[in-house]
Amino acid sequence: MLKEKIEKALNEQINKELYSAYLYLSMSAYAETLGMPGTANWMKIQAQEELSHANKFFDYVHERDGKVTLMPIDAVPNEFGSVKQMFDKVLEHEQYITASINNLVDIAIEINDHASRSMLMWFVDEQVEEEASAQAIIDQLNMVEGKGHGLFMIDKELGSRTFTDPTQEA
Ligand code: OFO
Repeated sequence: MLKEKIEKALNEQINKELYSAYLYLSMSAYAETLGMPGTANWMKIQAQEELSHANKFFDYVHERDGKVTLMPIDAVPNEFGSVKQMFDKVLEHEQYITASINNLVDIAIEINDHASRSMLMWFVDEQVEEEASAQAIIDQLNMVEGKGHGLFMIDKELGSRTFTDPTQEA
């Protein structure tokens, strides 16, 4: 049985993961308006990943005989500036999510909830990957200064991303 404090925080995290999906879907739509189909693809797959994160928390709360309470999802921006500015926002958002996951770990430790702490370690590792992949794209965009042939090539590369549910990987 989940203690109330962590149940509430896990429900808030489900909301943050759904907000993340909504944010990246909005970035995907915005990338389409920029004529950047590869970036739009990358963002859309990122949105799918966020849904899988939300589902992992959703299932975990039920596994522990807790109650999932879905809350309203905040509105997301619809404009994100240049491609580089958009990926800066991706990294910033992922850093915010990392802090939120770390806070959940702190709560699990505080209330001696070893099962939640163990489950959350998956997310701690996932956030390292999430931040690293955004940073790697920012580094590439910095190299080409966000324009010309280089930008075209980066967009092409982002177009090759396919969805693999990270929660199902070994
Ligand atoms: Fe992007 O990691 Fe979940 O939110």
